[in-house]
Amino acid sequence: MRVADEGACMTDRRQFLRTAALGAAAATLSPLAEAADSADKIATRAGAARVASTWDFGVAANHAAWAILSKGGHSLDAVEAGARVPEADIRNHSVGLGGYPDRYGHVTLDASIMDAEGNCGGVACLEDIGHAVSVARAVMEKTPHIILTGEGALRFALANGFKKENLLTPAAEKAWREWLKTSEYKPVANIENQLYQPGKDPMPGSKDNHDTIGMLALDAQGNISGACTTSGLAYKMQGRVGDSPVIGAGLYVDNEVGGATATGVGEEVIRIVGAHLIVELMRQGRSPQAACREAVERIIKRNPARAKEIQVGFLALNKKGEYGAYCLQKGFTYAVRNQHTDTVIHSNSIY
Ligand code: SD4
Repeated sequence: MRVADEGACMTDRRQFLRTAALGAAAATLSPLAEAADSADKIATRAGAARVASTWDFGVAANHAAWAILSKGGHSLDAVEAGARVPEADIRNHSVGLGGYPDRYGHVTLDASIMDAEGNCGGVACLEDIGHAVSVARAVMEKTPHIILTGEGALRFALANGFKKENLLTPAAEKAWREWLKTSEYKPVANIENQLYQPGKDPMPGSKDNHDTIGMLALDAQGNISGACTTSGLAYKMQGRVGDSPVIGAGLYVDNEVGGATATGVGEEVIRIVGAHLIVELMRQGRSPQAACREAVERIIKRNPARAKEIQVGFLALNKKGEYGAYCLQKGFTYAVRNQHTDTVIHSNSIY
């Protein structure tokens, strides 16, 4: 794995396009793909499959997703499998098991998932079930609804075979008890994100309190899906719901255009309906990075003083397989995996 900057992302993109062009003669296209336009043709080649995830811990998630994508699997299965990795990682204090609790010591999870057909599902304030993304998928596939919350989400999960577990690990409880001494509730910007090192706690101490994983995958059939899962802001108010389970805010996919996802202070993302905004900007012709930048600028325009103090990062992937990101503060990274690369990229930032 290597760490690159946005320039490397462009290089990879050029390399990808070159490889796609060279491989065109050899590629086997389905009858459906032959009828598609040229952008779709790029996306239908097996080599076009790719996955992008927020933050450096997205590397491990991408590996799980890639195991599915590289065999021609569906992007929906890929993002679910990928998102389950940090959900199960007790060293990750912002997603799933081991996540920091709310101010009363309850770990409550928010998650969403969306596929290429526009199907979507989410859970908010879910307790005692670590794989919130899989419950979100079950909401999408087994109910006529989009979001289930709190007790109702738990009841639904248990009725669908999910097992209860205590999500508050000793390390998270220790950090929470430490926090209780001051009880200062001030969501801080994650400006100095640590690089993920397998076997080491990716977030030593308890400062980093907002690191949602948002994942976007394009499969060999040209279908995009996305997932987003988090324990939300550490020591949040009871019942607080962030952007991650809100379709259009923390996650949005339109298979004609692409997908986008968000990390950071969810209130600001909801205010601008960030992920949907980015997809619509891409529809108008912006590159993923330019669309993410415009969404970040929208946050600044709403409240310039607040924007200086918080972190929000956006990640987008378009139908052609191009990806890009933008954030408010330095320090947001994202992980990309495809046939040619397995890398972490430092996002450009406004500040
Ligand atoms: C939230 N957006 O609950 C989430 C938190 C987050 O990186 O992104 N952490 O507001």
